[in-house]
Amino acid sequence: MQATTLIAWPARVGMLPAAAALIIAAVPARADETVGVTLTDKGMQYMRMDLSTEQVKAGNVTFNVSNTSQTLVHEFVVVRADKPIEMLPYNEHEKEVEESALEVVNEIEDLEPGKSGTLTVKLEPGSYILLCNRAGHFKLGMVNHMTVTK
Ligand SMILES: [Cu+2]
Repeated sequence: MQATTLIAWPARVGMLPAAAALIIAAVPARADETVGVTLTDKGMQYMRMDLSTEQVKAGNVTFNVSNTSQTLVHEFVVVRADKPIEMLPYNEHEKEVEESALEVVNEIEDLEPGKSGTLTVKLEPGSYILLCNRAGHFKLGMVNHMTVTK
Protein backbone atom coordinates (compact mmCIF):
# COMPACT_ATOMS: atom_id res chain seq x y z
CA MET A 1 0.00 0.00 0.00
CA GLN A 2 2.75 2.37 1.00
CA ALA A 3 4.92 1.40 -1.99
CA THR A 4 2.10 2.08 -4.43
CA THR A 5 1.57 5.51 -2.97
CA LEU A 6 5.24 6.40 -3.28
CA ILE A 7 5.39 5.42 -6.96
CA ALA A 8 2.13 7.05 -7.97
CA TRP A 9 2.69 10.35 -6.20
CA PRO A 10 5.48 11.86 -8.35
CA ALA A 11 3.69 10.87 -11.56
CA ARG A 12 0.47 12.60 -10.51
CA VAL A 13 2.26 15.76 -9.45
CA GLY A 14 4.00 15.89 -12.84
CA MET A 15 0.66 15.76 -14.66
CA LEU A 16 -1.07 18.43 -12.64
CA PRO A 17 -0.05 21.62 -14.49
CA ALA A 18 -1.00 20.21 -17.91
CA ALA A 19 -4.32 18.91 -16.64
CA ALA A 20 -5.14 22.21 -14.94
CA ALA A 21 -4.36 24.18 -18.11
CA LEU A 22 -6.66 21.92 -20.10
CA ILE A 23 -9.55 22.47 -17.69
CA ILE A 24 -9.12 26.26 -17.72
CA ALA A 25 -9.12 26.29 -21.53
CA ALA A 26 -12.21 24.09 -21.80
CA VAL A 27 -14.48 25.94 -19.35
CA PRO A 28 -16.01 29.19 -20.63
CA ALA A 29 -15.70 32.32 -18.49
CA ARG A 30 -19.35 31.96 -17.47
CA ALA A 31 -21.69 29.04 -17.67
CA ASP A 32 -25.12 29.96 -19.02
CA GLU A 33 -27.97 29.76 -16.56
CA THR A 34 -31.47 28.35 -17.06
CA VAL A 35 -34.56 29.25 -15.05
CA GLY A 36 -37.83 27.33 -15.25
CA VAL A 37 -40.88 29.58 -14.93
CA THR A 38 -44.38 28.22 -14.27
CA LEU A 39 -47.41 30.48 -14.67
CA THR A 40 -50.46 29.17 -12.82
CA ASP A 41 -54.00 30.49 -12.42
CA LYS A 42 -57.51 29.52 -11.42
CA GLY A 43 -59.08 31.99 -13.76
CA MET A 44 -59.13 35.52 -12.35
CA GLN A 45 -59.39 34.14 -8.77
CA TYR A 46 -55.84 33.09 -8.13
CA MET A 47 -52.50 33.44 -9.86
CA ARG A 48 -48.87 32.80 -9.22
CA MET A 49 -45.45 32.61 -10.85
CA ASP A 50 -43.05 29.92 -9.65
CA LEU A 51 -39.33 29.87 -10.46
CA SER A 52 -36.97 26.89 -10.40
CA THR A 53 -34.40 29.21 -8.80
CA GLU A 54 -34.46 32.79 -7.54
CA GLN A 55 -30.70 33.33 -7.86
CA VAL A 56 -28.49 32.98 -10.93
CA LYS A 57 -25.08 34.17 -12.03
CA ALA A 58 -24.66 37.11 -14.38
CA GLY A 59 -24.42 36.37 -18.09
CA ASN A 60 -26.80 34.69 -20.49
CA VAL A 61 -29.92 33.53 -18.67
CA THR A 62 -32.54 31.43 -20.45
CA PHE A 63 -36.10 31.42 -19.10
CA ASN A 64 -38.22 28.42 -20.05
CA VAL A 65 -41.72 29.70 -19.40
CA SER A 66 -44.77 27.42 -19.18
CA ASN A 67 -48.30 28.77 -19.15
CA THR A 68 -50.26 26.03 -17.35
CA SER A 69 -53.55 27.92 -17.62
CA GLN A 70 -56.64 26.25 -19.10
CA THR A 71 -58.13 29.50 -20.33
CA LEU A 72 -55.93 32.56 -19.97
CA VAL A 73 -53.19 34.15 -22.05
CA HIS A 74 -50.21 35.23 -19.95
CA GLU A 75 -46.97 37.04 -20.59
CA PHE A 76 -43.54 37.14 -19.05
CA VAL A 77 -41.71 40.43 -18.47
CA VAL A 78 -38.18 40.79 -17.09
CA VAL A 79 -37.64 44.08 -15.23
CA ARG A 80 -34.50 45.32 -13.55
CA ALA A 81 -35.57 46.96 -10.27
CA ASP A 82 -33.99 47.38 -6.86
CA LYS A 83 -37.29 48.23 -5.19
CA PRO A 84 -39.63 45.72 -3.54
CA ILE A 85 -42.46 44.29 -5.68
CA GLU A 86 -45.06 46.37 -3.79
CA MET A 87 -43.23 49.59 -4.75
CA LEU A 88 -43.45 49.18 -8.53
CA PRO A 89 -45.31 52.05 -10.22
CA TYR A 90 -48.87 50.83 -10.81
CA ASN A 91 -51.68 52.18 -12.96
CA GLU A 92 -54.92 51.42 -11.08
CA HIS A 93 -57.06 52.32 -14.09
CA GLU A 94 -55.27 50.00 -16.51
CA LYS A 95 -54.57 47.45 -13.74
CA GLU A 96 -51.01 47.25 -15.03
CA VAL A 97 -47.51 47.99 -13.84
CA GLU A 98 -46.18 51.12 -15.59
CA GLU A 99 -43.63 49.47 -17.85
CA SER A 100 -42.63 52.84 -19.35
CA ALA A 101 -41.36 53.93 -15.92
CA LEU A 102 -39.27 50.79 -15.52
CA GLU A 103 -36.14 49.26 -16.96
CA VAL A 104 -37.71 46.43 -18.99
CA VAL A 105 -35.01 44.01 -20.15
CA ASN A 106 -37.20 41.93 -22.47
CA GLU A 107 -40.44 39.97 -22.52
CA ILE A 108 -42.48 37.15 -23.98
CA GLU A 109 -45.85 38.50 -25.09
CA ASP A 110 -49.08 36.54 -25.47
CA LEU A 111 -48.28 33.07 -24.25
CA GLU A 112 -51.44 31.09 -25.06
CA PRO A 113 -52.99 28.65 -22.52
CA GLY A 114 -50.95 25.45 -22.31
CA LYS A 115 -48.07 26.87 -24.35
CA SER A 116 -44.42 27.36 -23.49
CA GLY A 117 -41.95 29.99 -24.56
CA THR A 118 -38.24 30.66 -24.24
CA LEU A 119 -36.46 33.94 -23.62
CA THR A 120 -32.69 34.38 -23.36
CA VAL A 121 -31.35 37.65 -21.99
CA LYS A 122 -27.95 38.86 -20.88
CA LEU A 123 -28.27 39.95 -17.26
CA GLU A 124 -25.92 42.13 -15.22
CA PRO A 125 -25.63 41.56 -11.46
CA GLY A 126 -28.56 43.11 -9.60
CA SER A 127 -32.17 42.70 -8.53
CA TYR A 128 -34.87 41.77 -11.01
CA ILE A 129 -38.64 41.45 -10.92
CA LEU A 130 -40.39 38.99 -13.22
CA LEU A 131 -44.06 39.55 -13.87
CA CYS A 132 -47.09 39.04 -16.04
CA ASN A 133 -48.54 42.43 -16.94
CA ARG A 134 -51.87 41.37 -18.45
CA ALA A 135 -54.58 43.49 -16.81
CA GLY A 136 -54.97 42.48 -13.16
CA HIS A 137 -52.50 39.59 -13.20
CA PHE A 138 -49.72 41.40 -11.32
CA LYS A 139 -52.00 42.27 -8.40
CA LEU A 140 -53.35 38.70 -8.38
CA GLY A 141 -49.83 37.50 -7.69
CA MET A 142 -48.28 36.57 -11.04
CA VAL A 143 -44.94 38.07 -10.07
CA ASN A 144 -41.67 37.02 -8.47
CA HIS A 145 -38.20 38.38 -7.86
CA MET A 146 -34.76 37.13 -8.79
CA THR A 147 -31.22 38.05 -7.81
CA VAL A 148 -28.35 38.00 -10.30
CA THR A 149 -24.94 37.60 -8.68
CA LYS A 150 -21.44 38.24 -10.09
CU1 LIG B 1 -50.89 36.62 -16.61
